[in-house]
Order: sequence, then structure tokens, then C-alpha cells
Amino acid sequence: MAIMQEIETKLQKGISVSTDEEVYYALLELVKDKAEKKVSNKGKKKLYYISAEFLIGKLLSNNLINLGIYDEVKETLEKNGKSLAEIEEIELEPSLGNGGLGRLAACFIDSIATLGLNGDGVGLNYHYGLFKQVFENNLQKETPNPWITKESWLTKTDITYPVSFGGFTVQSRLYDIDVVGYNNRTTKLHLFDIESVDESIVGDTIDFDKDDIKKNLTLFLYPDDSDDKGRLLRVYQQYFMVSNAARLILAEAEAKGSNLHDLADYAAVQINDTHPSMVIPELIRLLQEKGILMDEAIEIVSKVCAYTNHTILAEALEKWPISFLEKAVPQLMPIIRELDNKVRAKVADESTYIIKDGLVHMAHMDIHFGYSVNGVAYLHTEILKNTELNNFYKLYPEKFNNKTNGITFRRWLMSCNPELSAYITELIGDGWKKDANELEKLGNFINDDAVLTKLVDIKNAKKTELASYLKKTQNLDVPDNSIFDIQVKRLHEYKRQQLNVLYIIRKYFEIKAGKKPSTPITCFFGAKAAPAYIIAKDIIHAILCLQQIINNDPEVSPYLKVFMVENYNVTLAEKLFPAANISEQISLASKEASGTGNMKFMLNGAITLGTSDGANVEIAELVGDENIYVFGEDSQTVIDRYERGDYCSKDYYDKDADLKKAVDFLVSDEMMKVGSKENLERLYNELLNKDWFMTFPDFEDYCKTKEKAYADYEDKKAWAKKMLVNISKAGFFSSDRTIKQYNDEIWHLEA
Ligand code: B1N
Repeated sequence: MAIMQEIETKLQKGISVSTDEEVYYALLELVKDKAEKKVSNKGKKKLYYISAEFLIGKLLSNNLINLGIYDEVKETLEKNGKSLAEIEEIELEPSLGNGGLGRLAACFIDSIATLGLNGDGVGLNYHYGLFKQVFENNLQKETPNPWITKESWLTKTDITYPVSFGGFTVQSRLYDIDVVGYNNRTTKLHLFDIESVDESIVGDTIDFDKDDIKKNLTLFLYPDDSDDKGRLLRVYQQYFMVSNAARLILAEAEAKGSNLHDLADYAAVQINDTHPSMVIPELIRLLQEKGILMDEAIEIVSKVCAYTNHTILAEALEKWPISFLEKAVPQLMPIIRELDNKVRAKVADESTYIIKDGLVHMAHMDIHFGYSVNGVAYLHTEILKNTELNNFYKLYPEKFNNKTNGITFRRWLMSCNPELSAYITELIGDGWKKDANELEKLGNFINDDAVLTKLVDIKNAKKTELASYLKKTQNLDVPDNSIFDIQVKRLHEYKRQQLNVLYIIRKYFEIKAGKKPSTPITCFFGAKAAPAYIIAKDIIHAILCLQQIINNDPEVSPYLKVFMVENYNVTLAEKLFPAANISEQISLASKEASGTGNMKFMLNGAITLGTSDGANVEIAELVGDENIYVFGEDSQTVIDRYERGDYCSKDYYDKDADLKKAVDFLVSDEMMKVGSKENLERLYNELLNKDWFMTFPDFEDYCKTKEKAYADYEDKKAWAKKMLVNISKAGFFSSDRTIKQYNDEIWHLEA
């Protein structure tokens, strides 16, 4: 049947006489039907990628692309007076993740499906997601982000388990989302929910009764962890997730003939950061229930579980008080104690013990009782081996390995930038869609003026598109003839949005003093701050105040504008990456494990302005010094300074007049007029008295390097060459490559 007929059969009327909403739901059903008919990946051994987050983004366009019917559907709709872009606006984006870690999990299941690997994602079905960000009085407010509509990508299954906590039991229910690969194959994202969940206990804010676990368990992703109740709820969530996962794993293995002694032939579990770490004791517990003795159960599970570390930030390495675990999951404590005893019996180094000072160290359990530990970029893995986890590396050098992150090019090029994607295909054919390394062939066009011009034309078109989208959706007036300099990522002090802020203030003063940039500059920010992260919210406040001051200053705004987009999410990301000229990757060296936004910018022809941190290091190596702007201290210098503990931000402030002027502006009359004294003073004091992430030592080099980038932008042809090199070298960052390495070196599934 022709697509047109198929859609109209679903609609039971003509496309042209249907509303956008009706067409959206018809397409949703059509895609679900088609996905169900695809071959699902099979094999004796199966991977379970367990993650508290899957930041999947909207699914319609991506699924149409992966099913190979995107163009056909788009044209059919157009012929009937409909726009696919407008129909996409109907779809609500699930906010089932914070940032990079969750988005990585989503890219990974796309690649797993595409490579035909037998692997599923397992997570939770949060009804209100993380939160929706709104700005009020230049401050971030959080509201619930409902996304589940009556018809949705979720399919209710018959799978349900009783899950017991200390003192009560809940009934789970599995919902599945089909993950369509770019090859006629599918896999599944399994999202567990609780039957007794009650959305009505949530009002207009993200506050709710944190004690009522039977009602609240799957309402939000990581509710407020600043108080004990929120933290305890997180333990309940994590156990609920892994207990369901563990039962599913054992049930599927047994169904395929496993006697459970041979579980490792049937299952590999990837533990995505420490959030699912309790899967280790839970699997051991369930194996014991099935009659396997403790020692053997531990051995079996140790051959099944592998752990990925995503950060070296101490506050993100989970340590749960024993009292929390005793209350929420008392059945696990004897097992965790036994695991700790085993470590104590064979290891002298106390720093690696699982239980210390009344806390259970989740990562320690993963490393002792998992068979693989991986970092997410070369530099990050080196830091784990040599510094952060050195005591473990000395015990188990063979367990440590690197898997540099990647992104799916289906979503981050083909879907979000069809113009560039089509042009690449015109130049080098479409082999790159299956083998991303073929992008290297673009290098042959480095001296082809027509190609360079066309790349710039496409970039400009995407900038105009972003500007009109932001006008329509957020009423922002973005000048599309300016340099688009973009920093989008979670708001965190180590990512140093505040460094960018200080540059912007400096630029503002420069323009006021009559030094005007040849091409106007537009600085974009997009970032959510954790609801309880005070300083992060103060930084958002400062950005919004600057936006108000600068954009309304007739002397400055023709040359410089600032926009903080509201509720930065996957949908907005898909519009921002293709429009960027400059990609801000300015974390303090050693702190950003990898970054994946950096890869999305590069693939779409933006040039990186970044520190030698995370995957930036690998980008620099691939593109060469000419095609990236690297600044700042290196990770060893930073690590050494932390070690010495002698950093004093005030010294830098006193020595650099420009820096001093920029920092002082935060608490100037101008800022106070549009902002809140409390927030601005707190940020000012934080920088002056602490500056834990060392923005001041990098300030001068950052400014100098950024000016160089802006100056280079003036030479259109030279800039276009940099764009071409970046795109042509991006193939390494395909998540297909990453997943192939996970499989070859950790999971060992048959393709
Ligand atoms: O994981 C990404 C990396 O590309 C980023 O560099 C890294 O910052 C990010 C606690 C985290 N690390 N840790 C988290 C998320 C939620 C949470 O509650 C920690 N996210 C990352 C993918 O490897």
C-alpha cells in the first residue's frame, strides 16, 4: 500500500481534512505497526543496558528515518497541505534524563538495534520526567513535565512482578518502547512502572509527598536529593529498577534453556554509572532463592556485570548510608555485608572496602564484583587508572578499559540536519550512513570553492531556521547574521558557564568603550540546573540578567546579544547544533569525563573552543591544531593544584584588571536593577572566595583564544575549510563504533 493510503486508513479520512494532531496519532500508530513487523534482534546471549536515564527525545522523525520512509511521508504530507515539522510539534518530549549520561543511553540503544545486537535497555517510566524549566523574574522555576498521552510510544505488556521493600510490596508493570534500528531490525527499551502510581498527588510544582512510595515511586526522575526523604526515595527507585531488571534477565535466560549456573552465557549486564549497582546483590539474592549457594551466586554474577564510570566528581559517586538500605531494602544488606567481607578477606587496601563509616560505596561493589570497568573517553580512563581509581587499578588492571563515547548520526545529522546530510550524500554517496568513517572522503573537497560555499550556505540556512523557531516558540529576536556561539549542557560549576559569562561582561565593556566586533556576536546558553543546586541557579540568574541588560542596550545590542533558551532539551538541541558556528566546551580540564555535545557540534560543522578535557582531546587529535581552538591549563596542572590545595582565586582577581571589572559587574547597580541581590552576591562571593573550578586561571587564555576564533571567522573560506575538516573527521564519534567496541571487548554477543 502507498504511504498515503496507509495513513488515511489509520485516519479513516483524508489527510488534508485532518488536524495536525490526528495526523500525528495516525503516524504514531503506523510507525508502531511497522516496528512490530521488523525482525527483533535475537541470540543466545543478551545484553541488558540498565540505566536510570534514557533521554530518548521525540521519536516520530527518528523512527521514520530508521524505517526508511521519512522522505516519502514528508512529501505525502506536503502534497496534502501538511508540514511534518508542525506535526512533530504535537509530540511531547519525554524528559527521562538529566543530560549526557541519559542521552548516551538513548544513542546506544539506537546503535545496538542498528548493529543487530541482541540487547535491550532497562529503566523506569517516570511520568513527569525530570522537570520542565520556566524562567520567572530571571530565575529558574521547575514544573512537572508530563509526557504520557493516551496513545503513546509505550506499549503495555503482560509482564509484572511483585517487588518487596522493607515492610511492603508493590506490583510492577513493564511498558515497552520499540527501538527501530537503521537496518530493518528492532530492539526494546523496557520501562518499568508501578501499578499503584498516582499522578494526582502532584500539583503545579515538583513538590509532592515523598513518604508515599506506593504512589510516588515512578513520578519523577531523581526527585530532590538535597534532603533525606528525597535521597531515600532514590534508593527505592533504584532497587525497583534493578529488581525488575534482574527478574526479567533470569526469566529470559531460563526461557532460553539456561540452568542459571551458566547465566553468563545468556546475559551481560552493563551498569550505567552506579545508579543500577544494586543489581549485583539483587541477582545474587534471586539466584540464592533458586537454590544456588552464595559463593557460587557471587561468582556467576561477577561474570555477568560490567560497570561504566561517567564522572570523577566525588559528590556524584554514590554512597548510601547503611540505615537507608536497612530501611528500604533490608533483604540486600546481608548480601552486601558478605561481599564486603570477601573483599576484606583478600584485599589489604582499606580504601577499596565496600562498607566504610556506615556508608555503602556503590562503585566499589561494581569494581570488585564486575568483570569490566570502563571510562568514557581516553583522558577520563587514564585519570581513573592513574588517579581516581588507582587503588582499584592496582588490584585489577585487566578489568579497566576505555570506551570513548559516541552519538547516533541518525538523530544528530540525518534527522536534525537533512540539508547537510543530503549534501554530504551528493558529494560522497550514502555509504557514510552505514560506515561513518566514509565521511573522511569529504577531505577531497578541501580546495573546492563551490563545496565550501555550499557548506556555509547550509549553515546560514540553519541559523535562520533556529532564529525563526526561537521567535515562534520563545519570542526571542535573534539576529541571524551574527556569529552563533553556543554553550548548551547541564548547568554545573565544573562546566564553567560562569567563565563564558565573565567573557561576555568583558565584551560588553569593550563595546561600550567603542571597540566594536566586525561581525556581531550572539551567545546562546541552554541549561537546566538541579533544583537544589543553589550556585548553578545563581549562574542562570546572572545569565538572564545579562540578557536583559545587554539585549536592551542600544549601544551594545547591535554587536552583542545573549540568549538563554528556556527548557533546553533534546528537541531544542536538534535545532541548536546545526546552527552553531562555535561550540563552547570549556569545562575545567580533568572534570568533564567525555562530553557528547562536543561531538554533535563537530558533526554539524561547528568549531570547538575548548579545554583539553574529556573527548575534546580526541577531537583535537583528529582535526589538528588548525581546526580547533584549545585553551587553558591541562588536566595534570589542575590535578596538581588540587593536590597542593593552594588555589586562591583572589590572587588572580587582584592581578588582572579586566577580570576584576567583569567579576565586580556581577554586583553592580546595573545588575541589581534587574536581578536579585541575594543571588548575585552569593555568586560573586563564591567566585572571589572559592572558585572551586578554577575559572580565573583560565580567563585570560580563554578571552585571547576566543578573540582569535572570532577574528578567523572573518575569513569565510578559511573558516569553511575548518568546518569541512571537522565534519570529515567526525566519523570516529559514531555510537556505532562505540557499541562495536563494547561488544567486541566487553559483551561478546553474536551479531
Ligand atoms: O556522562 C556523559 C559524559 O559525556 C559527561 O562528560 C558526563 O558528565 C556525564 C549523576 C551523572 N557523568 N555523571 C553523570 C548523571 C546523573 C546523576 O544523577 C551523575 N552524568 C555524566 C556520558 O558519558
